[in-house]
Amino acid sequence: MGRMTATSRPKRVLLAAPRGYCAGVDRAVIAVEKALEQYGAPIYVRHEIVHNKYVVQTLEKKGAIFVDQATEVPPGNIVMFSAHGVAPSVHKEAADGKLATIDATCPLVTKVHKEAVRFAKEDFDILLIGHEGHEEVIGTSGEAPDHITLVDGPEDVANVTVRDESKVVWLSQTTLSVDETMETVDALKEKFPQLISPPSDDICYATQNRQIAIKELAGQAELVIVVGSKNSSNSIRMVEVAKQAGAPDAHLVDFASEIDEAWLEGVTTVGLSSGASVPDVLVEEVLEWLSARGYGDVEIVKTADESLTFSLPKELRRDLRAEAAELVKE
Ligand code: 0K2
Ligand code: SF4
Repeated sequence: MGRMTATSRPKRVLLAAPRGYCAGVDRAVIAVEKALEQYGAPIYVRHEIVHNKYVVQTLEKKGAIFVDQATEVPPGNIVMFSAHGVAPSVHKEAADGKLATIDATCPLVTKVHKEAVRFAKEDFDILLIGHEGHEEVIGTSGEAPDHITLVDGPEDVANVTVRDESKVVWLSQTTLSVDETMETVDALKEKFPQLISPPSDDICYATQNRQIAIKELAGQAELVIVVGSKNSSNSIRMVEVAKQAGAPDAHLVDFASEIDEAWLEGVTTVGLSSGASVPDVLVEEVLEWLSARGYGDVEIVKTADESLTFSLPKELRRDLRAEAAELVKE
């Protein structure tokens, strides 16, 4: 019997589990839908509720209006804050602008905000590992701007200075690469041996689980496709992690229509996953696209079970239209 060649092996897809929506995204997207149902359009949303093109377009069709700043919203309206969190100054802008607010910040982001506030109160220098300009980092930094220094990866460590080397703690954005963050922490510890670690993981369970699953399939796939938007930190990290874990080729796509047929050349096994802000309908479309090209055999690569859910923002239990109308009367 001759050995099987790459061409005679059946084409297949390794589908990562867990993938897609995390508990914080699910809560945030449902919160916008519920707000539209209960209060009617328009519901203003400051920043993309989650970093996903399809989600934003779908909610826009239902009456959500996305704005960059709360100051753009006309007084007497309802504004929602995105899953990535906001600085206290944004709450103030909304109050000054006579807006009723719904806060869809993920509770796991709020946890990092609280850590920042606590360490700042104790007068620690806080080294926040994260990507410059990312919405979550802007929000967390805004909790204690005088105490927080951003560290954007291992190569940034050389520039970091602190007031007192015996009172330094590191915190992080929730959606980073676990491995790269550990590299940054190691470099920081070398520079500041007394550096304290956060009381619990700041990189959230969903980010970690999606990276573990993609690592598992990356070594067996010649091509990895991650469904997610180009501004989604956790989705971008998954592409990087797949390449670091041995996938010869990996791409981020918003929609099946963005896949280039040329990527499939010589490919027997395609690895497929999606970021934490991606509805599974988009993954299903990619599966159909692949199936139409001979990749109909789908194997699930499961590395964890997820069951976490969060309750909806408590503001949804109030009559926010009436409250917003009262604000403009004052
Ligand atoms: O990964 P990102 O922080 O860029 O954000 P999304 O793609 O919207 O994913 C949800 C995470 C939101 C907060 O952690
Ligand atoms: Fe929350 Fe993590 Fe999801 Fe961000 S990725 S919304 S921190 S569960």
